[in-house]
Amino acid sequence: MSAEPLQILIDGEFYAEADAKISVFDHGLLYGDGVFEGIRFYNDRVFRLDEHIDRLFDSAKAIHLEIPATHDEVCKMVTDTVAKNGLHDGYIRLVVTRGAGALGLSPYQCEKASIICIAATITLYPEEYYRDGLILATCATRRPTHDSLSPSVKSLNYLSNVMAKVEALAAGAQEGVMLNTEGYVAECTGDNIFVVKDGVIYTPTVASGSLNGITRKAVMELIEEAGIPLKEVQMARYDLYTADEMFLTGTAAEVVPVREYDKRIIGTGEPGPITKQMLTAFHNLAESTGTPIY
Ligand code: PXG
Repeated sequence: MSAEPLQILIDGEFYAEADAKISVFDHGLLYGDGVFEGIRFYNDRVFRLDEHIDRLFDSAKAIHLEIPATHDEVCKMVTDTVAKNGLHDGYIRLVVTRGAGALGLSPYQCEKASIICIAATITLYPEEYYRDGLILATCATRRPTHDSLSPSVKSLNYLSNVMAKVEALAAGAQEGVMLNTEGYVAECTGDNIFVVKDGVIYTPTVASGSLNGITRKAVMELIEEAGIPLKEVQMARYDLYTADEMFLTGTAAEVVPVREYDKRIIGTGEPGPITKQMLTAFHNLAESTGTPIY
């Protein structure tokens, strides 16, 4: 939260944060019925805005939620909200809830979806996470499967991720590795996973239950540009334990090294050369590209 009260966009109107409220009958609150995106902006430019909005519309389509605006209108809501708050670097939370309706599960009782956009400064992870790397632990809570709630939908139903985070913290780790119901590695609670082994970079497939991360995709492009071989594969914990290097990617975390997982030291226990290369390459990309805000 910034010193100045933020101006929050709700359904086309700006409200001071103390007055930015939605109905207690909103199905987003009652049932977690809605979708969201977390987006970063750097140097007056929104990073990969189109891709985030495409993913938002795909999530909405998958849960049969009609967003009452076009792709371009939603993009403008995002840039307008940042501009209204006079921010230059920060984090955007874009939420589309099912809207207010009658008590009861049917989404068709809700008249119209609500679009909420919050732009704020971001509290960055402590510097030592990037310098020394994170400690991870395996979580008991599994990623949901395609036959329940598709893990590709960025829904307002993040309880399994929240529970997994609780388990990781209880284990004394900073982040948790979530497996799919078959026991293969999916991702962390809010970040994608990459490992390096014998000069090749590996990341779990989306079919394994990992989110089709925007940062993941950007890093995959950087890996290709760097001429490093990359494979999307099904991965077991063994592949992580025995990796030479490991790092996570996500909008909030960007690229962050991992030094220990389930008490196994990863590689030398210090961020490796490819991890450092990707960290620098990602910062350069994020600082120099994106949709202009002003
Ligand atoms: N996995 C999951 C389950 C996520 O929700 C990522 C990976 C990384 O994807 P991106 O596209 O950011 O590279 C996410 C990302 C928040 C918040 O508070 C956002 C995420 C995760 C946790 C918290 O906005 N999203």
